Amino acid sequence: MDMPMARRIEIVSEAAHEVASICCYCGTGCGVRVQVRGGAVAGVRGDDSHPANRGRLCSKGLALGDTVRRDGARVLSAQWREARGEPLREIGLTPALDMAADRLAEAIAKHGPDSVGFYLSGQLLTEDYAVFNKLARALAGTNNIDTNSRLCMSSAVSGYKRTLGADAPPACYEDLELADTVLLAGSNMAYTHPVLFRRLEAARAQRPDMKVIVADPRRTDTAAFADLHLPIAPGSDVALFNAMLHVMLCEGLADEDYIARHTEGFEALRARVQTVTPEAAQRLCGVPADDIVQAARWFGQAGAALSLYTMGLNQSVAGTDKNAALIHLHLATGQIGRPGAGPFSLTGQPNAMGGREAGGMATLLPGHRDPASAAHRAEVARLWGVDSLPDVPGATALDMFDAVADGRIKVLWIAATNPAQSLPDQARVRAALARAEFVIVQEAYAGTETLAHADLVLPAATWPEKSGTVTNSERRISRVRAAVAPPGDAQPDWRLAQAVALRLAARIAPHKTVLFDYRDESEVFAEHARMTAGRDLDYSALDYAALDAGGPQQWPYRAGQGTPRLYADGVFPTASGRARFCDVSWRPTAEAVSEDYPLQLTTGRLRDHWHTMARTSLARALIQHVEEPWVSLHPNDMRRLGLAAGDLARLDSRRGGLVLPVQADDTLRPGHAFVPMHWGSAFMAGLGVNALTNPASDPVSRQPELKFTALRAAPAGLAWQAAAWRQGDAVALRARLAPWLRRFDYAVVLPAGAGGVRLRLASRVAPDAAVLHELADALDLRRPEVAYDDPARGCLRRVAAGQGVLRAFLLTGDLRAQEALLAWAAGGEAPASAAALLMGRVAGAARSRTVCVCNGVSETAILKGIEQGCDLAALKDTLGCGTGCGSCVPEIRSLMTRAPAAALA
Ligand SMILES: Nc1nc2c(c(=O)[nH]1)N[C@H]1C(S)=C(S)[C@@H](COP(=O)(O)OP(=O)(O)OC[C@H]3O[C@@H](n4cnc5c(=O)[nH]c(N)nc54)[C@H](O)[C@@H]3O)O[C@H]1N2
Ligand SMILES: Nc1nc2c(c(=O)[nH]1)N[C@H]1C(S)=C(S)[C@@H](COP(=O)(O)OP(=O)(O)OC[C@H]3O[C@@H](n4cnc5c(=O)[nH]c(N)nc54)[C@H](O)[C@@H]3O)O[C@H]1N2
Ligand code: SF4
Ligand SMILES: [Mo]
Repeated sequence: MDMPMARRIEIVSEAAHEVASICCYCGTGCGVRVQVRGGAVAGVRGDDSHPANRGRLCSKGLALGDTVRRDGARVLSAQWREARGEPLREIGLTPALDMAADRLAEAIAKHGPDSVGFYLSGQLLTEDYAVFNKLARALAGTNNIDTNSRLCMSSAVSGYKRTLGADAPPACYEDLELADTVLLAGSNMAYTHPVLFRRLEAARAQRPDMKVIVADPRRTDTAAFADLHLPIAPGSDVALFNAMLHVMLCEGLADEDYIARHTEGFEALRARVQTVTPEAAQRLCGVPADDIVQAARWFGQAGAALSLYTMGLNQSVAGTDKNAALIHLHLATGQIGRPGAGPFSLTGQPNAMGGREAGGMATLLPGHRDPASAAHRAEVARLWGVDSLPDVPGATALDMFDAVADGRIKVLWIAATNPAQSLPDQARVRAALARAEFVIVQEAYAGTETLAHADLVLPAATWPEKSGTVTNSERRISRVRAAVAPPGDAQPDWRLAQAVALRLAARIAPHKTVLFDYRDESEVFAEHARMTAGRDLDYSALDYAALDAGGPQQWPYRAGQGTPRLYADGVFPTASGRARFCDVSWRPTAEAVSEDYPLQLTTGRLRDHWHTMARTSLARALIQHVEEPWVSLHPNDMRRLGLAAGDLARLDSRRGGLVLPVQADDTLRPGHAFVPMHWGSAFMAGLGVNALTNPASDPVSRQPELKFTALRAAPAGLAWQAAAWRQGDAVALRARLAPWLRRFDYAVVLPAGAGGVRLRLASRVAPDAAVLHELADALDLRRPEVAYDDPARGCLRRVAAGQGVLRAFLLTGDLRAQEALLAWAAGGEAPASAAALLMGRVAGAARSRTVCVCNGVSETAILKGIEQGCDLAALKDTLGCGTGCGSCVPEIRSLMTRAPAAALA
């Protein structure tokens, strides 16, 4: 029995192995090797053999191992709420699955099939979509199945279909290395597709003549890398692209031969853009006419021109037109179907592409088919082995929530998305969730905004517990492999869908039970792949065995071979075989600024956070870059509004309001504002950034205009403030302290970069002494080692520490000691006298933001290095920053060109 230690370790390491899988974040689709030891994930590294990343990972991919949890951070069992307002209670998985089937069957029997809706996610695997899709359309009998890709890729889908005839990005990643001109439109690739950005950086270092153009209203780190930044007015891209076409036509840069042989509809557009001179476009999009001419020349004269585009184009009421207008530039110059060339829409989520292929959206059917086409419906019905498919159009994301709000949809099943944070106009979304008769939330992590509205929770397995396939931006299908077993009762999403489908079939259509007779996910994939036969994306010859043997493959996949680029022959999947020009012209944003709402707000992503942060908030390394939410404003606007950096501002749009601290940001144009999309009501008071945003959507793609909101900002006037920190498990502490979010005008409860949680609270007047003491109790600061209280003035200052280690602190009223205490919490030196610090007698050391999370290098250190004349190479040498994953290199480059911090606000 007595086993020597060394021997035991040997056994453990003998059991260690690596599983090849795919990163679960962005659509780059990087290959990862998951190191497994003793049944647990021991680490994650980049997969050298995967063509997307060749071993590289960004900061998020590298930290994946730290997000794997098997404890209370996860939804470990099914849960049920007996009545609204009651807490969720644990129940067995079997009764939960029965309950889901009962409620669906009941709604369908009483109110018809369209009284149920499925709101899914671009983060599901292809197999998950396939089973849900069959469940919705072939069994429940409704087309009410849509995904968060409606907020993401929908305009890219309609843009491709309208111009090229099929929803297929024609280029591939290798084109990053082969392009002469790269136009990035509405993409902050340095943050959002970092490994592809690394490839672009490396390509330009190899070929210094390469030109990079970035169209973005903000001077992002991506824009700072560009040879030409076009600071475009939000929403006005069509004017820019049409003017570029105008210049190309005037200067003979168009390929008239290509236009004549491979396209149709050009004459209407030619006439249209005749009047869109660079000067005319300048008035609409604010980009200097000369720069428009320069961009057109670099694009038109390039041996190969590649464009990369994402949400700055898609999330707009003109999203489809913006996509089409950009694709036009490629068609007019023949810059498509050749190495280094093409309009390349980068996908956001890891498997938004797979969802499009599997038809997991209201407006799509499997194999890029169209539910509006009777022939396509009949084909799919035949392939699935059912008589027919429903012909009533399904509700797209926002319409689905409207249908819930007005009682048409009674039962809503949400999986792998967090709409109570990510959909625009949250007041409307919350009203819908409140009105729903039954909300099923299939979720992997605990504490999300949407779980607060669930009647039934189904426990989902997640990465790295799931097995299946995903398709990345370059149409490449990769195997996702389970490395460890799911914790508790958690099950893969398709399994949960299958289990409910079998039960529902037993209740409403027993003969359809066979539709869900899958033994494992490879059978689901095989059935799905067969449905692509004869379609543009055809990968009917692909199965798991082929993927295991040959590695990831790009569709279409025929005769044992993938396809790196589409349309090399100039033949397009349209009726005539020709690509189509559309007569598009500039249209304004859905709402305009006014005297009451004078600021232009845009929203988007940060480098190290993923969406609503369920996963990224668990990794210490990822919360260090940006710890708390903020709104950034131009320093001029701050001065005008009487706001200083760090002040709390009240933001209002025509739909809702929010309080946030202000940050000075001269990468914005005056009159503009930016709020990151990540923090919602699980982390802060109020409904998060989407309390503000506009649900108005593109008429074709139905994608909402998340990139433009008319906004008002003013000092929040919250005179009383508090700050606190406590060590411990951030998830458990957040759950415990969450009620405090609802008691103040401003409040955040956040995982802290130092570990533990941080609180910041503010209100108009100081709370009662009783409330302050309750707060101190909640933080275990009832009898701290150091206290300096003046409760009559709403002032408590307390520190719990021993042996030089800080356990917790609370500061109210006077927050000056905060930074020094947080620095101590993060492992910095203890102050000589904590009491003196609390009394404000000594100043504490200021903290500095971590820019390089791989090597823990702060912004201050980097700025100091720059001041001393270091270039990028010298900074890397002396400080080590930027030598890990490289995700921080664009920011270092920006810091090198930025105005000194003192000049801001
Ligand atoms: N770190 C990180 N990476 C991610 C994600 C994440 O959450 N975190 N999410 C993934 C997902 S799902 C997606 S969809 C992608 C999104 O990737 P991106 O689209 O690159 O990211 P965003 O920050 O949403 O928006 C990009 C830029 O659009 C600009 N913009 C706003 N309005 C306009 C406009 O009218 N015209 C133009 N030309 N530009 C405009 C904004 O200033 C912003 O810099 O990122 C993926 N990668
Ligand atoms: N203001 C503003 N809003 C935006 C955007 C913006 O730019 N600005 N961008 C929009 C875009 S492009 C997108 S893609 C959306 C993203 O918005 P969401 O999809 O709502 O964001 P996520 O945080 O990724 O939500 C995924 C949820 O699935 C859970 N989960 C993780 N893995 C699994 C799994 O395997 N199974 C199940 N069942 N659950 C799992 C996670 O815990 C999380 O709660 O946000 C949109 N909203
Ligand atoms: S770029 Fe980063 S987040 Fe995206 S797939 Fe690769 S490692 Fe994951
Ligand atoms: Mo997205």
